[in-house]
Amino acid sequence: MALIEEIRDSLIVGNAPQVSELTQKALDEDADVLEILNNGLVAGMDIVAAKWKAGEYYIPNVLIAARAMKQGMQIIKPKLVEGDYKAKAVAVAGTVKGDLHDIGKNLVVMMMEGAGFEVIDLGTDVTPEKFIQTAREKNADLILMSALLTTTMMSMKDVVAALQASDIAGKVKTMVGGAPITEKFAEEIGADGYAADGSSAVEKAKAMLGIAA
Ligand code: B1M
Repeated sequence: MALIEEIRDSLIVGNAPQVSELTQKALDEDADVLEILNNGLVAGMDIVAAKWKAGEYYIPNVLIAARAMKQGMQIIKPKLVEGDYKAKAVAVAGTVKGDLHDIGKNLVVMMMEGAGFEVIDLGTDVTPEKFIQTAREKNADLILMSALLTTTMMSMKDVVAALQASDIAGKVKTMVGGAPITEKFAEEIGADGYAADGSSAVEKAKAMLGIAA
């Protein structure tokens, strides 16, 4: 079996040590880092998600798969972020209030860092106040919000509203993303941008801030 498929399958069963070992091996063998990410780690997590939806997996299965995913991501991170280290702009990132999903947000953060952005990652369950306060303190250009639950996505609207009512309104742009988020939703809540995945988040951020590709 090809190495990338072995990474995917080890992630599905939540074997974190094996995911780490195989991911390192793939890098050592000069496999393309985006192939490891998309066809190995993300593909594995997609299957975990499908199994959970189908009732074949329970939360502990998902948690151990998520842990394996994070370990794999840690190994590819230096490769993903290598290259252009010059900070093009400053972004504050987080998963919104009430939401603890961080795998997608972490991916977006890595891709942004890889593209030269300085990213202050506030983690999960981030309140609107914390987003605004940090953006002000760090003189940020962009706030990146992630949400995975239909029950938490409205918190993005609260962040946009808090920003608009603040002294840094007009200085900081907002971008939203996550599985339930759409372009239409982004427009409805007044966010400046939406992206479906990490690569498009980078492209969108550059376009929004007028940074040459
Ligand atoms: Co959760 N969960 N979960 N979960 N979980 C979902 C989201 C769900 C769709 C599963 C399902 O039922 N089919 C469902 C939400 C239903 C809904 O709201 N409509 C759900 C639920 C219900 C829950 C709980 C409520 C379950 C419970 O307790 N009863 C609970 C909520 C906890 C909370 O947050 N308060 C819960 C808990 C968990 C775990 C802790 C077990 C675990 C999270 C572990 C972790 O993140 N550290 C977990 C997981 C892993 C999932 C699924 C299976 C996978 C999510 C994931 O990591 N995907 C998920 C099912 C699914 O999504 N189909 C599910 C891989 C990741 C790479 O993709 O995060 O979509 P994603 O990120 C993508 C894009 O969306 C985008 O780029 C990323 C890369 O391509 N993106 C952005 C993300 N953020 C972006 C920001 C941007 C731009 C793009 O710009 C700023």
